[in-house]
Amino acid sequence: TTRTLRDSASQPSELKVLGSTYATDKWTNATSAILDKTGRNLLHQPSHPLAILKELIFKEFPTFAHYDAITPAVSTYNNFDSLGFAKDHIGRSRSDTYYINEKMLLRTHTSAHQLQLLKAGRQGDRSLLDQAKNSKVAPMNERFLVAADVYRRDEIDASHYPVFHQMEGVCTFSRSEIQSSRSAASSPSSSASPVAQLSDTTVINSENPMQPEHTEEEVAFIVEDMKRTMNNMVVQILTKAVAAKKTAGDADNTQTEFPVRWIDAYFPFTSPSWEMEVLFQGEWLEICGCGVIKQKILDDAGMTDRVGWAFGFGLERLAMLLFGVPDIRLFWSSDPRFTNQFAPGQINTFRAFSRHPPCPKDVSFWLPQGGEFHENDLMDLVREVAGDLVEGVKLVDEFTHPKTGKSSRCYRINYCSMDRNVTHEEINEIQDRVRDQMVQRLGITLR
Ligand code: FA5
Ligand code: MG
Repeated sequence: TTRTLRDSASQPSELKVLGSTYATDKWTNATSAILDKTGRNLLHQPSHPLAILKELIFKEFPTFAHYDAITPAVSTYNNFDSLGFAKDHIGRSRSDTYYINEKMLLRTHTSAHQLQLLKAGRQGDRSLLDQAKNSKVAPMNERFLVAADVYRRDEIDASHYPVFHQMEGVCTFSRSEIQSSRSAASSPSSSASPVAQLSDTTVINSENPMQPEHTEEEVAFIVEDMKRTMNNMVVQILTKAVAAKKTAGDADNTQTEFPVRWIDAYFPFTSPSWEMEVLFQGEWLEICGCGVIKQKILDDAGMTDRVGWAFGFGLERLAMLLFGVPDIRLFWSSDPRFTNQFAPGQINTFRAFSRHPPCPKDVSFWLPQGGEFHENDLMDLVREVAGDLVEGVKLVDEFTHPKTGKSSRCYRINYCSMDRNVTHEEINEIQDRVRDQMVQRLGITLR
């Protein structure tokens, strides 16, 4: 039994997603708060940690087509049916998914674009192919990445949020390519990379079977390539993160090894399937799902001659590892104390700040004439009077009067509690005491 979220009387007859208008119906449950998120475009803000991570991953896959601007409004068909989701699959329910109407929804995963992009490649559909940032690199979409915002009616905690970001990876191989790499590997003179043995972590059992369309050799080749590719990517990225943490001298973040494990999983669109988990701060964190693409999808795309693998990474999970961001909600913060910590192409270790609103107060004064003024005396004084309510003290202005030769400075004292909201009244009182003490102890003249 699905509960209606809004009564039909209050529901608008149409709604807009990124400039396109859709009729609503009894399936509609996308709230305006969620629809507002479709315009935030975190992946397109070059100094946002999610965008930095996206670019890092794109760089690891130079031969793949890169997509990062596909609209989140997708058809129910693309999100579910094309991937073989059963008609009664729990993921389709209105309690799990944000519907625009019965036929359209906010994508719940980047896998929604698998069939569509494979097909576009086979059919040469420029309207989709040209959306790739590097459309010349893999013009047939035989290998591609899709980074995008995805939407789910999910629990909310430190690692879950109703909007998050995923990176889909799809890689296909021609069956004859696999055949010839096999015979190359079996020739004793060849140094070509050998076809993998299914490793003992890769137990393919009846719950997680290979597909009858595939040979054991094909599955071994695909799975080996997939796991190696994903491992390399994660190792590359975590190594960068560790280097950044070392530079930052971060004593709280000394983890230097990130063990990975593969857990048997089930997805309607891959078989066999796994989840990749990374050990982070003592906990196994699920960062992606992956597997051998269901042959039906490739067949539907007109790629009967090819086989392949796919993965879907949660970008927030990786970004939390990479940048040391402790809470998924921070990615949505427009607080400059968050956004100013990151720069394009750089991995900085996040420095925690209070989530309570800051209360900045400026103090302007003339330096003592003939006397000395040391900034650190001011710092100590502020710390003494205001204690931990002060987050920072910063010089914001400085000048010397051309006639009198007197020098003026203005400091901004940023008041902010770690655990509660502060009132202007209490801060004004503290600021008055700071100003008082400055006159008495530093010999300055307030302006
Ligand atoms: C999927 O979404 C599949 N489409 C992944 C896939 C792709 C499988 C291709 C096979 C082939 P899943 O629901 O497990 O699977 O999500 C994938 C990743 O997204 C998770 O491992 C996790 O890192 C991240 N994720 C899932 N839910 C949330 C959430 N609420 N908040 C943040 N990250 C999430
Ligand atoms: Mg999962």
